[in-house]
Amino acid sequence: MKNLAPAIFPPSGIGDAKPANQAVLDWVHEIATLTEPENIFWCDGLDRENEFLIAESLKQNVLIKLNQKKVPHSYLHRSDPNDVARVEQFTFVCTPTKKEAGPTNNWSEPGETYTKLRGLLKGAMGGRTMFVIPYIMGPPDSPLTKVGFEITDSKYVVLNMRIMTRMGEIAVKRLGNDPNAEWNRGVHSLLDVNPERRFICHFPQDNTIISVGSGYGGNVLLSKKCLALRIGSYLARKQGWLAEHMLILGVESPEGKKHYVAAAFPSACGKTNFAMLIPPEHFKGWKVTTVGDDIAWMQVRDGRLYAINPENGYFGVVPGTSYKSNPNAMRSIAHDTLYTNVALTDDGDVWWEGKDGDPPAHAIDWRGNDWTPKPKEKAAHPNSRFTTPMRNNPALDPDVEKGGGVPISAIIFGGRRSDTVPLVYQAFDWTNGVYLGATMASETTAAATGAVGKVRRDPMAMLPFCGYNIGDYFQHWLDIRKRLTNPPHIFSVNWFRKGADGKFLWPGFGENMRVLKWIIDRCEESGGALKSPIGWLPGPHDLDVAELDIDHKCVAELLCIDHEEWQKEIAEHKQFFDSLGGVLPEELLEQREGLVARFKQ
Ligand code: GTP
Ligand code: SPV
Ligand code: MN
Repeated sequence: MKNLAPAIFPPSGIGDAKPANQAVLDWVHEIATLTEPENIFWCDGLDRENEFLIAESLKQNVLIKLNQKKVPHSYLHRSDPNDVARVEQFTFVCTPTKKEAGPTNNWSEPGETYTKLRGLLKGAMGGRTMFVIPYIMGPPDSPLTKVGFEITDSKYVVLNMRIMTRMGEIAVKRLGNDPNAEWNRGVHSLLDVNPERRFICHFPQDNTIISVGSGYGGNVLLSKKCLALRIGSYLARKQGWLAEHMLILGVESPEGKKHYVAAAFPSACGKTNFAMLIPPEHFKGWKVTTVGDDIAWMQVRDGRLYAINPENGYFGVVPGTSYKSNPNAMRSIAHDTLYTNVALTDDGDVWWEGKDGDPPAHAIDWRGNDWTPKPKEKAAHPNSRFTTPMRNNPALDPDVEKGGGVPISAIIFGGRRSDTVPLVYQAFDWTNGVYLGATMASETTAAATGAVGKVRRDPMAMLPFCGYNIGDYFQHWLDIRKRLTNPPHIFSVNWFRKGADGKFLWPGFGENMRVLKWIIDRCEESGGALKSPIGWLPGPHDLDVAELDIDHKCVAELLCIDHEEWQKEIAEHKQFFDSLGGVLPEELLEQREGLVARFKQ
């Protein structure tokens, strides 16, 4: 086995933040006995430790130093070229029965899987350092907040987890000494970064995650997709809340009236961008603030849905990010940021496709090779990412730390669809909205390995992230309604519809404010709409397109419902439902029948 990085021995006072809880100590002992590391590094997440780990990472070429005048306190990491995205085909939900994992998850039997993984982990950290990362997901004073421990042999993981979570003492304190307290066990080892030995396995019943063979993003930052979504959704169902792949934003009118909305778009379909939206000139006085850009945990209180962002940072898509498309993201990543798989310019700056200005005449591409601008070869990987603390975001919502969360007025589901799905429409009610979410589809992106641009059903943007049977998940969504006296209104959006020329019909980004404004108007019962078979659509004058350079024909095309396309779409809803192995709420079948009937009216 390749020796990926030798053990590091920190000076005293660093790397010895050992918690007292016996259950954690026993587990760490068990994993250390199995993986045989040279030493154990108990992470505290403090500045001194971080500086030490950055210095070691630079020495071992895990990080590349950037020009500190151009991007202060920022570094570049190149992952293995075979390891640049989530791997859905190697992601498993290991419930006692296959049915619990459901038809949309890869399943493997827990006992056999533990045995296989133990085999792979045996001696895997020999000669190297094992890091133990204590962290919490959620604001410190939230009842939804969860404690996790991640064991890893990757410094890149430690450095990223420090940005993405609240790490160190805060978690140790929250866990306390109760050996029966609820906490997530995460084990990660790079092994030899071989796709043939790459498995991301979840054991929901044990609140345990084991990830091997990868060093990239969602595969290894176990707080994120693994805990906050897959294990999170399992716990959420059991405990009566929702764990969703959603951004959360605040939108405030010039009069000071504020709403919060949560929006589920699949990976690389616009959550970060929407969460950081800056309203165009025409909406002077309107303000959008970010609570979260990727994950929402939501609970019912006093008949309303309240959301928290469990994360502490953003792991965002880099390509396409510019001062034109997303100025708040550009400001956020101007300092104290880790870059993964972007290009390095000759003056030590970072570059990617879609960044402002001309491409550099020469750069080192994401693979570490010389690069000059020419078509086809990308300098940055399409799934290159930034990791940046949410504190860097100039538009951070003031209530982001509020443990009770923010009240949600609207839930939006959105996919990347070049046809069929209009720019925006509103579901008739909650159940109809659950149907809308359950049947949504999107073109696949570079966020996961495999084909890009293939339309697939991605219910609630949770296809890769639901930690249990998707039919039961739909039922959970329907059941939540029973506890809501003031349910959020549910909408669908599609920024990605294309015209006959193959170009996007809608300008997107900041201009999405126009759609958001209609959504807010509908929540306030002041916005006009026309009834269509699929839901409420804005009429010709309901969507504010004043001062927008767009052809009125494009607006009409964006809002049109092509009956032929929808017949095909509805047939695909049926196919999808039929593929779910009989676990599907009756109410959703009825919704489908209603949709078919409305098209016949
Ligand atoms: P994950 O982090 O993978 O969950 O993705 P995300 O949903 O946060 O996606 P993100 O906002 O990073 O956007 C992904 C890609 O979509 C980027 O290349 C954006 O430039 C592009 N994009 C985002 N919003 C819009 C939009 O309104 N219109 C168009 N045309 N593209 C957009
Ligand atoms: C996604 O793929 O939805 C992401 C990036 O947000 S990762 O953390 O790699 O899953
Ligand atoms: Mn995501």
